[in-house]
Amino acid sequence: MAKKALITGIAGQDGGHLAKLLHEKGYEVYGVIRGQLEASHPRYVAVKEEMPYVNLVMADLTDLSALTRAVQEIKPDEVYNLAAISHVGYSFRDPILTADVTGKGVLNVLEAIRLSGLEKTTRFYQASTSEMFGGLDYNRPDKGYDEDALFHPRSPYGVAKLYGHWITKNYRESYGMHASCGILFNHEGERRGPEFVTRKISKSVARIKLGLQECIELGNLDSKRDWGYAGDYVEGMWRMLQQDEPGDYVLATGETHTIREFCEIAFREIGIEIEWQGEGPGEIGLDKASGKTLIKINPDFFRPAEVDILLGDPTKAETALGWERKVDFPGLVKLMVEHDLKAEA
Ligand code: F7E
Repeated sequence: MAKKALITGIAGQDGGHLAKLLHEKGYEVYGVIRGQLEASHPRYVAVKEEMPYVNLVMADLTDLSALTRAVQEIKPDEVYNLAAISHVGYSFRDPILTADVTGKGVLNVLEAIRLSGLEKTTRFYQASTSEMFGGLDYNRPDKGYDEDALFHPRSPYGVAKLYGHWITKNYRESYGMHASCGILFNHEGERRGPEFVTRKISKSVARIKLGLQECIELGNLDSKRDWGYAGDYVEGMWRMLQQDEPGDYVLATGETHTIREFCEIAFREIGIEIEWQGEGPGEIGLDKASGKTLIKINPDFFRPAEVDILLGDPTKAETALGWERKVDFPGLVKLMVEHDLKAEA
């Protein structure tokens, strides 16, 4: 009998990568898509067209009854909770919705499993995040955050995720659930939404090359992120649920780069060297050869509190799970720009 997996957040970046991986491994894959959608709704149709093998289930993370019904009908062997309000900047604008979905939504999924009497048989994965660390100086960013580093979230999103992290650990300790948390550092790729900085840059670079756009407007160029490829990270999620015991694991690359560096490498992919001029909000990035302004600062993209640096230490996942990544940082930028050059043409 094929194993059954239920994925919340099926329409998101990681949902797509994970569904494909589990389908290839022979799973029966079920995906939760937000409630009240008609089968003709564009989001429903898009997921169905791309992943015809996914059985779509209508439910919302804020709706315990719909989640319980889904879990009772499917009786999944594994549940992957990937759904969230996931944009850090947006979470400052809608902190209450973020708390309901990204925080309390985790409890709803755990309760749906427990109320269905499946807490001893269904394995659970929670998408925890490096945003829980917050990147403050005392918190050893030079060494890289591992599973024991201190948490100090710097956004409503990070705070909500920290609740999801701890309630998952609590259900593990209270009810003996096989419930694991993957503390994932930024993971990007061709499926990333254009509201996140890497995809915004790769898409804009492609459009500039194709003459469809003049320049990119960005916020803080100096924050540093540990960026990996999302396709590599979903393999780590699956491995966590195959262990005899549940646990928490950091997935990261162990390298950190600025937004500025991402821009430079992305433009190099289309044969442009960027030269920086000015400082602060007046800084610009020029095409060294033509002198044309290609990057400007727009303070609208600054956040009320910023995570200046994120760097992860994936040693535990590498040794205990045998997890490895295939795509390095320049490879990631190249893959994204090449994809967008084709997609935008
Ligand atoms: O920002 C800076 C921004 O929105 C990265 C989510 O998946 O990873 C992601 O969160 C950095 C920040 O991702 C723009 O200020 C500059 O310092 O791509 P981002 P994020 O906030 O790191 C973590 C691990 C998650 O869990 C989240 O769900 O880039 N930045 N200029 C900008 N960011 C955006 N979005 N847009 C700009 O124009």
